[in-house]
Amino acid sequence: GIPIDKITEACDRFPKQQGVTFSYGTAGFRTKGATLASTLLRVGMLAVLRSKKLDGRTIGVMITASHNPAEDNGAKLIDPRGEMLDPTWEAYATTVANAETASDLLKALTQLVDSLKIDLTKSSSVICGRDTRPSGNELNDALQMGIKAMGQETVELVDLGVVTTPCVHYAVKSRNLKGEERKAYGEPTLEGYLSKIADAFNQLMTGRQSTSSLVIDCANGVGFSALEILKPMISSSLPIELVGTNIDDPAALNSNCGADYVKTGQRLPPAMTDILKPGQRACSLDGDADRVVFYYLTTGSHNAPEAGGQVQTEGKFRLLDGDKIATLAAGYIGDLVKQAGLGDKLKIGVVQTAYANGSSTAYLRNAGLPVRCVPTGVKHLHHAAERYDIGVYFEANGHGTVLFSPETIDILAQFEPSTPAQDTAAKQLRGLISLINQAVGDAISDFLLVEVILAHKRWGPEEWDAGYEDLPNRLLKVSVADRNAFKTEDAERKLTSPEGMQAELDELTRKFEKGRSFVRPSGTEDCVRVYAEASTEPGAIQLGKAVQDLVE
Ligand code: NG1
Ligand code: ZN
Repeated sequence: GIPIDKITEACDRFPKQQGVTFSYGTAGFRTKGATLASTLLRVGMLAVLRSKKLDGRTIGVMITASHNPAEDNGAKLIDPRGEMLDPTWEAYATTVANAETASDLLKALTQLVDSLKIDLTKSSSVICGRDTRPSGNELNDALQMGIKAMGQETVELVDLGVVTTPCVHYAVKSRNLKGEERKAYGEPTLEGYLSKIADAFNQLMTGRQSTSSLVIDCANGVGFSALEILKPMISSSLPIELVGTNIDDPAALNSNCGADYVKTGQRLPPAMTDILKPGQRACSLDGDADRVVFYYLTTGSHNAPEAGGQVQTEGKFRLLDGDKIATLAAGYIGDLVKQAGLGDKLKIGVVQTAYANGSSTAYLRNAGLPVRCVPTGVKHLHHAAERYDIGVYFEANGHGTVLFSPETIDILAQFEPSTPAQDTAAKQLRGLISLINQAVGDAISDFLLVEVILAHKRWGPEEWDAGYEDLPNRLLKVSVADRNAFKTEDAERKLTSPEGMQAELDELTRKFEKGRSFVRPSGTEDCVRVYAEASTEPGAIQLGKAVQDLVE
């Protein structure tokens, strides 16, 4: 049976706050850090059970609240191949987290062990990591107590310390490989991870060294610690300049900086103001370094169809978001596949959500690339992308990666080129497989991918940006009495409830040229989100406002 005394003792040490309900959502558990210790204790116990259920394979736990304020925190479980937790276990996580007393918890755990026929004598293995948040230390103590209480002498526990989210995903995947396979993939540590992607990057940049530097906003978070290690590893290929490096002041995390600040406000982080020169590339990571957006200041004129052609500007802020990264990556990889002569064999597809700018979708379709729209949340995108030989997925906010199917990896490994050009293209593709995190989107691996592509195309940010012009858009957060009253279909693009609201929304949208709008309940915050897009800036604002009024 389960170790009753140990669990009871641990429960007394980290009691659950009465009356608080926790729920394992799109991003795992997420709320104020101060309320989460009892949850982390239970997450630890659950991780051990999941590992035992899977024959002792390693499970991961990351403690982070990503782009949210410093006082928030959260936790998510990571499955053996480095992917998000199996959805059926999300429900178990919620149940266990809400067990009020030690006896409730014992009951919930026993039920799980019985119904899933978990053999408790099996060994188990858990890897954990946390971001820079001050509450991370206590939550990590609670997590480890949970792991040890449940695992006893049969648990192997590796604490990676303060690391990025993608590093934990990578380490879980690596740990579950054996011998030669692990050697080829990379060692399950932060240094192992960074040296793997640095080697791939330097290889891909051979002969294409970047002369100008990339300025990176680390959101005053854990990305800075990782980039300090990476910086010397890649300095001969790419000089980087770091801002947003204040990880000692907890209040600075994600404050006036970071990917979310830049994307939602469509503005430069203040720390960049005196540093970034027109035409220079810059990017912002979020608090746990799993998402990235690029931007730059214009050097002269830029194309603005909404204003009737070329507009003279200098120093105007221009955002290059997840959609721009997806189009850049899909276009480049598509060209490589053709150059390798594999165009008939390997099919590329792009996965987006409803938040993708309409111009990006039109651009991809025009380029002949299949595009699929799925509900918000990385797990949906990841799943859909796995169905292509090469699946490119990005949320507009910068979460994303490129997946190469196992068959694609085999085809490229065994590929026998007929020409030097084919050889070069295939080598390039193999290099990208090592550079790109296949388990989960990673800000660091993603910005290196962008740099490789720009260097090969000999493009600056303005050439990249010229592909298409974003439609003006607004994303609004609206408080409502009950967000669960809002139900959607068609990948969240249509409301089925409240009744009649979709018809009204359609009528509003029709009034605007290129008008598009949708409403959905947030999976991470207590609000509904309104997205509106139109051919002009005032149009997007007006449509957004009208839909907000309809929803409120
Ligand atoms: P919600 O709160 O469900 O809109 C937000 C982001 C998602 C995703 C998750 C997880 C938007 C509009 N929504 O989800 O894309 O990143 O957080 O972190 O950006
Ligand atoms: Zn994040």
